[in-house]
Amino acid sequence: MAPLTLYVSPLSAPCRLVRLVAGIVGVDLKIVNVNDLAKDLKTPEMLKKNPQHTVPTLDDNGVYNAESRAIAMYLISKYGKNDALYPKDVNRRVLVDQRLFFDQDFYSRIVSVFVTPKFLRKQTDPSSIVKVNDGLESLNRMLEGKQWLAGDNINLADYAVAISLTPIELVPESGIVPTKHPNIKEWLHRVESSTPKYMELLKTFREGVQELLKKFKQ
Ligand SMILES: N[C@@H](CCC(=O)N[C@@H](CS)C(=O)NCC(=O)O)C(=O)O
Repeated sequence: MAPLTLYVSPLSAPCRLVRLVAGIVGVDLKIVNVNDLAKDLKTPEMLKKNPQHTVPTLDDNGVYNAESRAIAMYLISKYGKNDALYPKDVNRRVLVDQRLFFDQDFYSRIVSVFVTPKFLRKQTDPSSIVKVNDGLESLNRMLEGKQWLAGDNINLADYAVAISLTPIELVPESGIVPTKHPNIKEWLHRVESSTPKYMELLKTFREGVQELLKKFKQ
């Protein structure tokens, strides 16, 4: 079987989630970096694979998939040696799904805070900052008295939400500080110290961001 092809953008948080899950599950990926997101994802060939023209896009030998969380669920369900990352039991899965849908919305809120000043050079709408802080308060409540976000072990929900938080580092001027919330701070520490691959990918992201910011300054 040919390796699975994953189309990515190097600094993209959703792409990082898929790469992390593939690494944990043990799936080899052929990584294709998409240079020009606005153009290269809109060719007829790519639109057939992903009509939404987004990365990550997966091509598993003709089975196409988009949306990072959906791709992660697919990889775990198809290639995982067990269901620890995404439980098969509906009574356990229900909370993981809830957190993943929370994450989908939360990440959109986060995008509107970091994309505007960094990439469009416009000021962030203050209401976007309020929405991210509201999401952080919800997250802090979800973690009250809990080690992990959705069950007794670290799983897809923890990785998805933790990765979604990382672009906030790009905009310290927003005043948003996830670790100001004690439950989030302790949980993030647990996620980071439990999974070397998570830290490896985070380090690459941070180095890439520094490079990009240098280019922007020049
Ligand atoms: N909900 C999607 C979001 C993906 C996304 O927004 N990807 C961005 C890069 S981080 C992208 O492909 N932008 C190009 C476009 O929308 O045309 C997911 O989780 O996969």
